[in-house]
This record gives sequence, C-alpha cells and structure tokens, in this order.
Amino acid sequence: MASGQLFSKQTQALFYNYKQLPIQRMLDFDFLCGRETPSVAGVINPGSEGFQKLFFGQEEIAIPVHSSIKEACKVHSTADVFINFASFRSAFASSMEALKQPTIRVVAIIAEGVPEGDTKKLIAYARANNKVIIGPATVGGIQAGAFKIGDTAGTLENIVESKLYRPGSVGFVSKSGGMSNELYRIISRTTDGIYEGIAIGGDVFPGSTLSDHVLRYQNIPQIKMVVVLGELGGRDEYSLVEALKQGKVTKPVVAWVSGTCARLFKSEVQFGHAGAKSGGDMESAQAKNNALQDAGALVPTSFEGLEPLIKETYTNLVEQGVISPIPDFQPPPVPQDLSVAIKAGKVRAPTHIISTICDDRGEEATYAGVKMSTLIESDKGVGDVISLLWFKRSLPRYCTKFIEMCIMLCADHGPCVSGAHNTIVTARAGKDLVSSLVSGLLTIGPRFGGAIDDAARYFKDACDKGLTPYDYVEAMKKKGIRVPGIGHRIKSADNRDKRVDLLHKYGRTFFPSIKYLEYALQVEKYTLTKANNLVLNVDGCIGSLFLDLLVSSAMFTQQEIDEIVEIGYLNGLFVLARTIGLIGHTFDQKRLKQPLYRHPWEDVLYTK
Ligand code: Q5B
Repeated sequence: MASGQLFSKQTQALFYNYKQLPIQRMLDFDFLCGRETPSVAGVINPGSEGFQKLFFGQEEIAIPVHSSIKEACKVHSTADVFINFASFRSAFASSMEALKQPTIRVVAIIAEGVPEGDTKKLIAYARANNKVIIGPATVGGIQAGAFKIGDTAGTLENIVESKLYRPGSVGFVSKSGGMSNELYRIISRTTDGIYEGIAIGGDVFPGSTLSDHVLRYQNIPQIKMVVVLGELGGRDEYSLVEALKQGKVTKPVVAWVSGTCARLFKSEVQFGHAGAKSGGDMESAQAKNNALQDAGALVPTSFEGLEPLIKETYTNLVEQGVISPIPDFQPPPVPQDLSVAIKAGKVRAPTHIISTICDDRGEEATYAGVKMSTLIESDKGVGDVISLLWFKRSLPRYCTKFIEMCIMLCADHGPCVSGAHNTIVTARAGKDLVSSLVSGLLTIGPRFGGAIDDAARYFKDACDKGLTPYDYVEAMKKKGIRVPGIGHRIKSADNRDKRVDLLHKYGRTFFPSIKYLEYALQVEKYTLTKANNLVLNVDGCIGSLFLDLLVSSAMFTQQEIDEIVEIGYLNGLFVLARTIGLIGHTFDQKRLKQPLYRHPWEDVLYTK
C-alpha cells in the first residue's frame, strides 16, 4: 500500500457486534466495486460463535462469528481494520483491546457519547503505536472502488449516484458523517469523484483530525485535490491551517467550515455534534474559514459557493493537465433483497408455507379470525380455542364443554399406564421435561389411548352400513382386528369406567342425537357376552360421541366429517389431555428426587 493509504481493494475488516445491515451494505459495496474477497473477514459477537449468512452479490456466504477479539484476530491475521459497532458503554474497552492486537492497524469507532477521557486514552495509545483511529461518533470512511466502513455513503443508490464504485481524484475529509453523503454527491457532480473520504466524527476529541487525513492525502499520488468540511467548535481546523502555512500541503484544498449561522443566535448554541458549539471567537465558523483562507485554502463565501468552487478548482487542474479525468463505467447491478423487491412490487415469489388457522401479523394474534382478546373478554375456554384451531370454527357451548370434559377426564389415569410409566422411567433417568413428556406420548397408539380415531372410523362405517353388532364384531374377528374402543386392562362390566359413564350421561343430556354412541353400546353388549372386560372404553366412548357431535351439531358438512375421521383429529384429544398428566408425572418424579429406575430381575422371565 502506498504511503498514506489507509485501505486498498484487498483490505479486510473485523466487525465488532453483529449488525446485519451495515455488514450487508459493505458486502454490496464490495460487489459493486468488483472486489474478489468480501471486505468483512469476520464478526466478533461477544458470547456467540458460528457463522452468519450474508450475500456477496448473488451468492450467499457464511461469515465466521467469533466470541472474542483476540480469537478473531488470530484467525483472520490479514484483517487489519476493526469496525467497532459497540455501544458507547463498551466502545472504549473493545477499541483498546483491538488497538492492542498486533494485526489491527485502523480502528473505526461508530458510537456516540464515548467519554472524552476514554477517547484521549485511545488516542494516546494509537499515536504511540502508530495506529489510526477514525471516530468516535462517526459513520466511518470510504476508499472509492475499494473499501467502505459500515453505513458510510448511505444507500446503494447514493453510492452509485456518487460514483463511489470507482476511484476519482478528490480526497475528502469532514467532521460530519451525514454531510459527507451530501458532499460525495456534490463532488461526483463537479469532479471525476472521490478517491477517499473520511468522516472524523463530531466529538470534541476525534481519534484522528482533519489535518491528519489531509496530510495523508498529500502523500497519495492519485489524490490531486482535497475538499475539507469542518464545523464550528473546537480548534481542529487550526492544525490544518498550520500545515498549510508550513507548506506541508501543496495540493489545492477547498474548505468550508459550517455553522456560520451561529452568530445569529444571541447565546451559545449546541449543534448536532458534541463538539459543534462555539466556545469562543477562535472556534467560530467565520474565524476558522478566515484562517483557512489566509493559510491558502480555497474558501467560498457561503456553503452555496462550495460546489462551484470545487468545480472551478477541478476544471483548472484538468486544464493544467494535473488531472486526467477517470473514465466512468457502468457498475454491475447489485441484486435486490427479495423482501425489498416484493415490497416494491417488482417480483413475485411463491410462498413455502400455507397456514389457515392463526395469524400473528397484526396487533394481536387471531385464532381462525377470532382475536385473542375477544376470547378472553367473552369468557371462552380451552374448548373454544380447540374449536378454532382444530376445526376452524366456533362451536356451541355444549360442544366446547364436551371437548373440555374429554381433556379433563383423559388428563391422567395413574402411574401404571404405558405413557405415565415411560415418562416416569425417563424422568428418573435424569432427562428433561420435554424428553420425559415425549417418551410418554410416544406410547399413545392403537392399544393405548390412540384408538379414538379408529373407533370413530369403524363404528361409523359399521353403523352407516347398517351392520348388526354381531356382524360387525365377527367381521372384525375374521380380519384379525380387535374392535377399537372396546376392552380395557382393568375396567370391566363389574368395574365400570366412570369416565365413560360421565361422557355417556353428558351426551345423552345435551347432544341432539347420540346415534353412534348407541351403536357402540350395542357392540359392547355383544362383546361383553365374550368377556367381562370387553367394555366400551374411554377411547370408544369419545370416538362415537364425537361422531355424534359432528353430525348432530349441523356445524359440519358430510365431506368435512369424513375428512376429520379420515385425517384422524380425535386422537389429538387424548394426546392433548394426557400431556397434562405426563408433565405432572415428570414434576412428581423430580420433586421426589427418584433415582434411576431399574426393572427387578424377579419380574423378568429369563428363558431360552
Ligand atoms: N380382545 C385395551 O386388552 C386392550 C378386544 C378383543 C375384540 C377387542 C384391548 C384392545 C382395542 C384398543 C383400544 C384403548 C389392549 C383402551 C386406554 C386408555 C386408558 C388405559 C388404562 C387410560 C386390553 C384378551 C382376549 C383376546 C383378545 C380379546 C381384547 N380386546 N377382542 N376386540 N377390542 N382394545 N384401546 O385386556 O380369544 O383370548 O385371543 O386392544 O380400544 O388405552 O387406563 O389402562 O386412560 O390410560 O390386554 O384407559 O382390549 O386383553 O390383549 O389379553 O386379550 O380378549 O383377542 O381373545 P387386554 P388381551 P383371545 S383405553
């Protein structure tokens, strides 16, 4: 790199604190400039490691994320710029740590409000160790066609309009980052464009000064003229005045110190930046403009005069043969982000997911179009939520109450059933809640709890076909299928299942018709002639009564009923209900601090 150059087309940075937008803007700029390598080598995000996906042109790339500055510098030893997006609270510590890394040469500090005492320590360390600080309170800087810090130069449109995708002949330095965007435009209109632009930041003590950069520009052969935008407050501009007086800067310098309007105010006014207040005559914009002019800078009489003066200076240099205008070219178009293009109506993209039951995009989520607040305010219950999310409609109270009864009655059936046993064993093996829960849920199936759907399917089919219970049961026997919804390990004709009685009673009282339950009870009457435990069980009772609900509520079409039975909604009731109990069993085991379960040898038949 030539003496004075801070950046090149190969420069790579480490970015402190993951900020997707400014990093993507840097990578978009890289693509625009035709860089071969991304300008961000790695991201430091304290506390996390891995990769972040970003775009480099049309291609997605994975940028490594490191949890510490030291580690990032070790891995990316050629990345010599540190872009610090830390807050003002942590900017000092992270900047100092970065400055202390032998691989880091330039540190840009974006945060505003870094305590002046801290900035002074950073400046002292940087000076003593031949390092450069840009900022604090800066947007950063740019070397046209080569490297850009964070959000410098604003949007891609501004960058293209300002021709920053290729180097021109003008070096620019300003205090203000916002105004530098404006000046990039002005300079691109009046000259062949920027070679390098730096915003030093608006603090009272900038890490590097206007004159530091102008003196660098003096040593960069590609820079033929310099534009400086100062502002009232502080004495930074006077070091440039000295450099001009001492003949250290021989290239034409067009300068303007903004804030001349401050004299219109009776008392001292604090402008946008911390340092932008006139602390006395010497620090006024007029005084600094006068001093710069006296030292040989080209100073207009107002900000409006700046653009023509830059143009005149550039034209003179072209006429003198000092500048051969850099030819322009059309940069490649940077692909737009899909979300932006969709918003602008430029593209249409197929969605990958379709959802019809819930919408969380508005102020509050809706369940099948019903606002959550409506559910709460109208005193609805979990049965209503299930109606909306499963069946996509509000069901009458007698139906939602039935759903709630199913949930309540199936919530648990003791520690000995398959699901609870599995959950207990898993919890005792030290597993977490979700693992213990799912190990229990996984037992739900055709024999245990998951016979509701099949019970509904077979009872419906047999009843609709007009099969007698005898014909139905015997036909199932021939096929070698146990009648779903019939039979229980502990319940029998002499030990009725209270749950079945309660549901039966409810259906008989509130349902317009219980045709399918009646049929199931006829089947039970026949199976009980075979064995005492072949009772209508809780699955069979729910399956047949739910058919009655679907048919007699007149809330579902025949096609919808067939679909509900075919898809198999009804086991969901048992899964949902038993989840409550299985969670309870997990907590119970943990609370009781139960040790690892080992099944006793005596309970196993070892045989050959
Ligand atoms: N036999 C439930 O059987 C059970 C027959 C049958 C024709 C039948 C059995 C069955 C269908 C599935 C079903 C839900 C496995 C049950 C639930 C939740 C629970 C659980 C809890 C809770 C019980 C003895 C003889 C054999 C069999 C015959 C049995 N069932 N014939 N249709 N349905 N039912 N599941 O007592 O001639 O000797 O070979 O599969 O509806 O899971 O509390 O525990 O809330 O947690 O083990 O309530 O009925 O009888 O297998 O020894 O069979 O009866 O063919 O005849 P068992 P097995 P044979 S509710």
